[in-house]
Amino acid sequence: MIKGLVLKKQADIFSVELETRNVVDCVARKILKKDGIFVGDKVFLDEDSAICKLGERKNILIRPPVANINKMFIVVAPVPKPDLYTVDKMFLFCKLNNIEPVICINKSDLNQSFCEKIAKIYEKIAKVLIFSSLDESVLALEKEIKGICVLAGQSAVGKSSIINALKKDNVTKVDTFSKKIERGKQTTRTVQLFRFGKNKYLADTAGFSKLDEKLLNLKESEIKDYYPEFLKFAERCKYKSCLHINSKDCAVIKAVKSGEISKDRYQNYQKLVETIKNIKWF
Ligand SMILES: Nc1nc2c(ncn2[C@@H]2O[C@H](COP(=O)(O)OP(=O)(O)OP(=O)(O)O)[C@@H](O)[C@H]2O)c(=O)[nH]1
Ligand SMILES: [Mg+2]
Ligand SMILES: [Zn+2]
Repeated sequence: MIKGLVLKKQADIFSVELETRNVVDCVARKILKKDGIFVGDKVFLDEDSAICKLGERKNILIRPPVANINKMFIVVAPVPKPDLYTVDKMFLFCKLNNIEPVICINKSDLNQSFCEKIAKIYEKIAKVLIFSSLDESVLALEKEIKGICVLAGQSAVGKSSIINALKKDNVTKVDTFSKKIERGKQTTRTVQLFRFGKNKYLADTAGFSKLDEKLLNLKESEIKDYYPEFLKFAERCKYKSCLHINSKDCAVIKAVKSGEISKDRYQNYQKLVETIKNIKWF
């Protein structure tokens, strides 16, 4: 059997990169549900070049639909206005799924000081890159590509522009923010892996405005464990089970007040706990 990697999926056809680096278009054998094969999946082909078996999976993301993700580049920009609540949920999602989050602040040409302000919020807990897809600073992202990586973030932050800049070509479609609003949808509609070298792939994905809290599949009491900056303070909370919401003797709340923990991150944490508390699961 020949081994390959699914780069793209369009209708019932999968583009599969073989170890020879040739890319072939394949169908899947009926025993495999075609909805169960994702971009990023390792697959095996039979003598007719049809996918007959799936390889092992490290993880899987439903939105965007990609398997075996190593890193997620969470892209924000001065425009459109960042929704940090969603950024924090994506960050948490990465931690839950064994994906390394990298915060990428694009369009630094528009407002450098705004970008630096966002960077301050995240630099203690993740790698942060500031760049513009309009100049060479975008190469900082290319250096970080390792394994299967995805670009994620709101529509119009510049995900497709980043791919085009790195590929020095228009390999994926870009639209202005106003055009996107006019058409009422994101420009990028499909997922595709672009190759950047041996075992280096980057996927452009459709922008999304929200991440459904249900997808996190967490209880309200578990959320705090995925905020790495809380951990060293949490040891000093009076109660072991402290949720860091309203206890008087909460070391995390004290650290927020003293500026050791970002207020933005904390406020979005409160919002997430409250939202998850009110979810009706059935
Ligand atoms: N000033 C400036 N504009 C940028 C930069 N990067 C992208 N843009 C512009 O931002 C707009 C949106 O870019 P896209 O690349 O289509 O955004 P996207 O994130 O792929 O959007 P979706 O596919 O809808 O999710 C376009 O008008 C780009 O020209 C940048 O670094 N600086
Ligand atoms: Mg796009
Ligand atoms: Zn506490």
